[in-house]
Amino acid sequence: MESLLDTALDQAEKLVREVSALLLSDMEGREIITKSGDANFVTEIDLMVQEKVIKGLCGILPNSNIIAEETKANDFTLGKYTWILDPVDGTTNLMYGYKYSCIALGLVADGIPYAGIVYNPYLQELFTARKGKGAFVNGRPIAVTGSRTLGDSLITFGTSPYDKGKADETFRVTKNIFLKCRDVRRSGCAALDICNVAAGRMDGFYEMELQPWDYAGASVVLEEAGGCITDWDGNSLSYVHKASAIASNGHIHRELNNILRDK
Ligand code: 2AM
Ligand code: CA
Ligand code: CA
Ligand code: CA
Repeated sequence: MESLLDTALDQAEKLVREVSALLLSDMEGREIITKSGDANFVTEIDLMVQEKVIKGLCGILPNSNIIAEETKANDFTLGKYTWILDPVDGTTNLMYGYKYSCIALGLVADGIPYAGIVYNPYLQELFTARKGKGAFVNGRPIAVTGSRTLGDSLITFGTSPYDKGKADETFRVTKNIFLKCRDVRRSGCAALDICNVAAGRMDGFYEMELQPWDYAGASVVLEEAGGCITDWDGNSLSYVHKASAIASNGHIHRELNNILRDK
C-alpha cells in the first residue's frame, strides 16, 4: 500500500508538471526585476510559479515548511517535512528563450533529503527520485555513466554569474579541468545539469556558492541514480545555507574534487 508520503509526492509531481505551463508562456512584456548581485534576475513567471506551487503544496502536506528562492525572508530551519523550491531554475535562460530551465523541488524529511522532483517543460522530462527507490525520468529508471577518469569525462559547470568576484577562481579551475577532460559545457541551470549527470548525459558538474534550492531536488535524483554530490571540501551539502557543489558519477568525484582544490 502506498504510504501517505508517497501519495503526497505523487500529487506534488502532478502539481509541478501542471504549473510548468507558465514557463512556456510568452515572455514578451513580462516584468523582469533585477535582484542584488551581478547578473541576478527574477521575472513575473518565477513569482507566479512560486505562488502556485506553494499554494498547492500547502494542500498536499499541510504541516510542512517551505523554503523557496523568491520568498522575502525564508526561515531556514528544517521541520519534519521541508519542501525546498526553486520556482524557475535557469531564470536567465527563461528571459532569453534558451529553453533550458526547470521547476526544481526537493523534500527533506527528518533532516534527510528524501525526494526530488525536477521538471523540464521544454523536453517534457520529469526527473523523480525517492530515497532508496531509484531515480527516473518520466518513469524510466536512470543511472550515471561508468566513466572512471576525468580523461573519459564530459563535464558541465556553472559560472556563478551573480557574483563575478568568483570569476578568477571559476575560470582558473575550469581551464585545469578542460585540459584534463574530454570537453566542458555551460548551460545555466544547475538543477538540470545535476539531473543530466544522473541520467548519464554528463559525467560531472561543479559550481561555486549555489543555494539549497539549486540542488535540493536534483541531489536526490543524482544519488538515487548512483552518483555523488558534495561540497568542494568533500562534505555532504547543507540544505539550509549556500554551498559550492560538485556532482558526479561517483567514480571521478575525487579526481574532480582534487583539481577544483588544486591538489
Ligand atoms: P536561478 O536561475 O534560479 O537564479 C546559473 O549559474 C545557476 O546559478 C542557475 O542554476 C541559477 O539559478 C543559479 N543562481 C543564480 N543566482 C544565484 C545566487 N545568487 N546564488 C546561488 N545560485 C544562483
Ligand atoms: Ca535566481
Ligand atoms: Ca536556481
Ligand atoms: Ca530560481
